[in-house]
Amino acid sequence: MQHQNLAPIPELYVSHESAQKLKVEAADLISWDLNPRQICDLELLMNGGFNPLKGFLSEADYDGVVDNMRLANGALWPMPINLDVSEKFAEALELGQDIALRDQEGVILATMTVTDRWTPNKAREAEKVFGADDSAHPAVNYLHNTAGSVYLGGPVTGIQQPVHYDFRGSRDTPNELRALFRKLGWRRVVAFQTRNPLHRAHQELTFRAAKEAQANLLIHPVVGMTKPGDVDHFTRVRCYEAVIDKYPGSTTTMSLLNLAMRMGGPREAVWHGLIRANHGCTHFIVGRDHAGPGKNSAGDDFYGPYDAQDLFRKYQDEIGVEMVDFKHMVYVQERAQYEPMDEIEDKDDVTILNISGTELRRRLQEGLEIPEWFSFPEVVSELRRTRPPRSQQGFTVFFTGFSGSGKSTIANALMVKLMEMGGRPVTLLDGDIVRKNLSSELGFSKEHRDLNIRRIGYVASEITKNGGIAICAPIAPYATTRRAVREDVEAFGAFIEVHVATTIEECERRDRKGLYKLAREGKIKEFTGISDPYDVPETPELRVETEGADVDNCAHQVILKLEQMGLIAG
Ligand code: PPS
Repeated sequence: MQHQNLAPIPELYVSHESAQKLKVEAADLISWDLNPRQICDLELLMNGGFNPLKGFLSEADYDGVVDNMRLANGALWPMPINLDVSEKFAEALELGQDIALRDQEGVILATMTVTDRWTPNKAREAEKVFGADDSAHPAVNYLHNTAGSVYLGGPVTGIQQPVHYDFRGSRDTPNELRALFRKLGWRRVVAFQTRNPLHRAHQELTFRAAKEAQANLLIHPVVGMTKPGDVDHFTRVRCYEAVIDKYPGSTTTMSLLNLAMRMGGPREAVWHGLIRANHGCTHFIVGRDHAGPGKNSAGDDFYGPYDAQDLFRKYQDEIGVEMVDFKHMVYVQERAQYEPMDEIEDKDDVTILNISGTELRRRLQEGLEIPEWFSFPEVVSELRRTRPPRSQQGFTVFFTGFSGSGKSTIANALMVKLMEMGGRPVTLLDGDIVRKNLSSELGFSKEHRDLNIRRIGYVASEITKNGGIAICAPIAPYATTRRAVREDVEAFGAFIEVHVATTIEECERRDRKGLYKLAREGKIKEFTGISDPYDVPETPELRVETEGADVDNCAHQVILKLEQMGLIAG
């Protein structure tokens, strides 16, 4: 395979005039509000990125894709692209009916004729497509916990592209890229897929790959959905823009791909290849553990490190792009350059340097030096802006314990101590304050308590995201709700659970508000510790015993914990 045929590929959009008309007509149709992943899928269906698909998979296509990576007509396609919906929505439809597909603001992007409706066997899909029915895999977790229970299939008619307000100049449809390559005379193009910031080793390996393939280079980062916990795409794109300038003039370009990754390893690599073929590329770099999802629930890798390369190689003729294997590049100090690890002959006589992803995160977190040989100063400064050291990041201290355990008093003391130190804004979300300002309509049923705590968690996560300190002090009696709040907050910063472990007997003896007496008399129902349960935290970051310790000392214990975690400078 030498050159790509750069003729336009089919899109699913109707003409501008028809789109205007269809949009008006579609307003009367039953409509489905697409979630973020479905919007990504729809965009690539409509613009030809998922060519030859003409819509969301029919049941026969789905079965073929799941079983043997082939559509019903035999064409290679490794990833199920389904419109998953709720049972309620699916039941209200008749087969053959058209529905409108709307974005999250209600804009109609497309219509779809529903030809198929079925309830998938998700466990089978997980096993066959992702290799295991294990929710440690992000796509399997999505399948079981986010995706609707019914799949709809049928052809899509595109009305308009999803709107993007960010980096508009760097987003290209497959046909726009094909036109660009035609204009530039680029007949051989090697694509580099990435969801991480690029450092010097990546720049070196991509440039070598291009030289090896005698091709130009397309840096083609995913900006749709990547692996939870990845560096956000805004930061990454600013980093890529800095790196693009480091390539020799007119060899390399960058374009952003609004793909929702599944982290499906080998199958995902084949899928990525097909998408790049649609975007006019002739070569594709496949790395070690390409699109790897991390460890499974037993702590092992989901896929072998070279499974993706093996599967890609097997199908590369059908994919229509040639694989360039990724070289593991390391820095050779004596020669002050990057070299492929397996080509270094004098390994024992030279100093080989490398910084792993984990080590990089540690250095960023602790504000340590990141050497020039490893990355570009512009990239490091972008990363430092979004990932400041822990002592400058936001965090949440979450007190939990019985009514009258001393949560509010210790939380107040902690707030004052943190304000004395200065540096970050501090907000106290005390149980009573929250019930007055955020949750005044709620009572104390399990449902209402959960809602109350989730609201606290939402506000705390926003404060944490914006670099502040949130101190929460509700009873928060249920472990599952506390875990959910932890997850919300940990997406942005540290979560420190502090169990104020005053016994129920002591709280009742103190009875500062006289509520225990009323609870014993049955005048207050569902009272925590008396007539409602409290799940004792099993592994809080800190447990404080208040009996025999004064408030100042309890608050100081929290400060020491924060220092130990690197959240406040000692
Ligand atoms: S929860 O369970 O986390 O939603 O509770 P929280 O928002 O912290 O509110 C607890 C305060 O409400 C008063 N109160 C009760 N507590 C527990 N159970 C019942 N049934 C109840 N009814 C009223 C009580 O004063 C709690 O205040 P604190 O500050 O914890 O003493």
